[in-house]
Amino acid sequence: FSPSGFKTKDEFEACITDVGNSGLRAEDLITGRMRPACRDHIGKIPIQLAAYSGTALAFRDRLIIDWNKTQQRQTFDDQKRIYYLSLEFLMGRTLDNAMLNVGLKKVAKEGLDDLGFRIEDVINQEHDAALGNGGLGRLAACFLDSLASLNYPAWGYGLRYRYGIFKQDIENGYQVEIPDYWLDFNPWEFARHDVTVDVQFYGWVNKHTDDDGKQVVSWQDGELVTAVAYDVPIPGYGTSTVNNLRLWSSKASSGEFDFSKFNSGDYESAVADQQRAETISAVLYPNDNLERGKELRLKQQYFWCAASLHDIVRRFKKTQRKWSEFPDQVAIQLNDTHPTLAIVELQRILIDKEGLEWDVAWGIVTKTFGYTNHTVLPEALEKWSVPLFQNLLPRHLQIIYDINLFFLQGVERRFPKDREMLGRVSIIEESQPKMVRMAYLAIVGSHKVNGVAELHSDLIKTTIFKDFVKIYGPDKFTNVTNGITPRRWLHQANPRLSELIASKLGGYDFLKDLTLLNKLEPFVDDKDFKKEWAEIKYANKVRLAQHILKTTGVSVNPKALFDVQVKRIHEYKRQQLNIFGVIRRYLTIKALKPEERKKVLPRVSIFGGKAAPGYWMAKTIIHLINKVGEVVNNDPDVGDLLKVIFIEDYNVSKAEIITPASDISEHISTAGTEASGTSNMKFVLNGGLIIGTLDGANIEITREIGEQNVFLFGNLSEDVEDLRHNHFYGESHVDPELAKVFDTIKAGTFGDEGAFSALIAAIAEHGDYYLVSDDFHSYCSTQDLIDESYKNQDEWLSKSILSVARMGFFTSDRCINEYADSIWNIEPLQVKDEDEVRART
Ligand code: TH1
Repeated sequence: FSPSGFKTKDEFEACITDVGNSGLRAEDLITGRMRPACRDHIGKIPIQLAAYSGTALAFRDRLIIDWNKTQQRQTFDDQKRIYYLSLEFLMGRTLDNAMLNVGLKKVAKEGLDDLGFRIEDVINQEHDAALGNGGLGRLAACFLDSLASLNYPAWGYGLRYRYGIFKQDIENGYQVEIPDYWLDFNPWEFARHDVTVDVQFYGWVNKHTDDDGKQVVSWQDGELVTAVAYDVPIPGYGTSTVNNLRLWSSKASSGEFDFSKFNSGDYESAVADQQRAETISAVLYPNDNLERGKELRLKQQYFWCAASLHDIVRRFKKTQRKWSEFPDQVAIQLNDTHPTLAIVELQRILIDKEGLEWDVAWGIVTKTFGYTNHTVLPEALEKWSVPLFQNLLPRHLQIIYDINLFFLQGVERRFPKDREMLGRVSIIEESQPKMVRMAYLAIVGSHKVNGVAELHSDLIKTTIFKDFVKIYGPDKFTNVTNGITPRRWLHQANPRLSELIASKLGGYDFLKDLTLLNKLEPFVDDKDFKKEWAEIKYANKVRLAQHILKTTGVSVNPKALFDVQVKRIHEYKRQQLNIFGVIRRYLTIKALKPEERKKVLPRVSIFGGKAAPGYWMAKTIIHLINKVGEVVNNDPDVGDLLKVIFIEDYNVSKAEIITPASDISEHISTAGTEASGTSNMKFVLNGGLIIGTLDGANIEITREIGEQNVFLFGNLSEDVEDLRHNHFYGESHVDPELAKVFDTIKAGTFGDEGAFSALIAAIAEHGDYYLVSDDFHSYCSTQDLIDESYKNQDEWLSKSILSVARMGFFTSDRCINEYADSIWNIEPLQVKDEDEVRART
């Protein structure tokens, strides 16, 4: 192992200069003499960055070989591929994952040790690739890991945002957003200046009849923006498959940067054109579960869909197959409705460019696409105004109208008596202005539609897509319960737990077949095993406590119960319920006599997560959490009995520290609102128990691990509608315990009470849409039960071990195999060794 990863000294030195002229000489790193030399002269950080860069490049070199091999093999074999289209890929860091997947982390550790580096410090140098908001983006990242690990021929397509999700600072208790410029040094991407696509916007549609009397449609003028491909290798675990993630970056097309303007001195306009083009891939929209209908967002979507489709079609055409074989070669999965324009774009290519008949083309399109729905929240369902569409994508709007016409004609034939049905299912909403309903378009253009957990998949069939179930029959709608990759979320995040499990199971096969975890069940009464299990949890808590001390200055006792809620801040996820519960706990402690306080179980309430910059209520929740922390953490009556922590800038790499350290985590959305949730799976897989509502994947987790191992509370999804109705028309009634909490806030205990009045009013005056008050009592008594249960450590440990043993179902490998069998119809393809590939090509 050479940490430099370079063949020559010159090459390496060039890189060091790149990294920021640390003063480190190549021979110092190679011979290990740099330690004393550098400590004196330049301090720690630049050297560690250099070590990171050297290590990353060494592993990158290895990946490139397998990457090429995999791509050659997939091209040569020419079997069906899956293309996963997602506007978000929340990848986190790559080096650690690459080392584990290649199977050389130990070697790297020893090599770095010899040179005086701690591998953790080197890993920590890497910037997260944070091209996503939350669960939807992280799911895409877990899917890529599983697709490669299971040897499926798969490509991801996304956007290469110059700015990923913002970095969150907390100043005076408020969230402050800092731009995340992450591309300074990114060894994991390869610019492919040879792979570009020109994408058209605006313009007008020309329809005319050619000499043979055939109607020809062409989209003319407007402006062109060039998409440049950046490729990212995606290594599988324990296999030589390395798949490709292709991210598109926008730049002015060569025709666009107008040199004549430039030469004639019209610099401003020339530069403005260029900047407008580059703006398309400049920034990730920071909203989770919200669509605000901004033109630039639609531009991003079309830019990415058009470039990806062009790429896929180009690859298909090289095989010289007939168009009818397209769906035998290509499956495209739409990660939510964001890529729905790909449906329209493929239809456009087939009819306008390739000259296929409408029906033939449409048959190909619908066989190709599958659509995954991730949410039922009305504010997240995408709709685009028709005038906006007309201006930006005039030809696509025509095609959408035709798709809708043929679809509605079919509906009318089948349901001649139900005139209202037509208005309800129309892809065009007859509002002012008219709107294009993207979810309906995605359903009509796909052969399968799936939800992401059982309850959610049932809900979409009975609520938002009910009419479509009547039209297409129930078989078009299916469920694929989400999963997570155990490589990152167990092996990488919790190496000691992974090692302990491997020692009992006789190796690491469970990382590829997670159901093997059930072999842990017999150890549930094994004293030594339990002791080790507890020690590992404790060590993980110590590590998190250190992080908390370093980043917040607050010292927390690792022996306390760690109660964690980390996810995007959203009213439906109900961090407000949690913090109100914390305030109640605070009041309870304050009311106790000093000797009674000795019986209280110490608890650390840990929050983390970003609020969308424009989501004022979510920001208010963050503010309240921080203000409660300031008071509680400094109250001598409370001491260690309660601490309230807000961890700044929650992201994937922080999740890797937080998840293994939790005793209890909170998944407490209003029933029926969280489609699946995936952090619930991560926490249980790391031996944490959960408190949750009967929502999303919580329900299936409960079924798998047993009701006795989950702390469930709250109203059921089937009762939500009635409860909301009663709030609206009946008398508003706030739970008495919650009313005391509100009084405390209003008394100014946590600073200016005016700052939190909207949060209280939403519940006490405006109908309590998220049922915080309805669930408060049940929530608090379940929290009390948790305190009691935790006191019996032996039983708690048994619950923890049993839960982990029964989590096999929630691997994203199972999930990907289900998609492959029931939606994509694709087979794995083992990459054989190099010689064989060469001999056959
Ligand atoms: C999330 C869902 O909220 C979550 O329940 C689910 O586990 C996850 O997707 C993966 O399936 C969603 N994130 C977004 C983000 C946007 C729009 C809709 C959703 S749904 C931007």
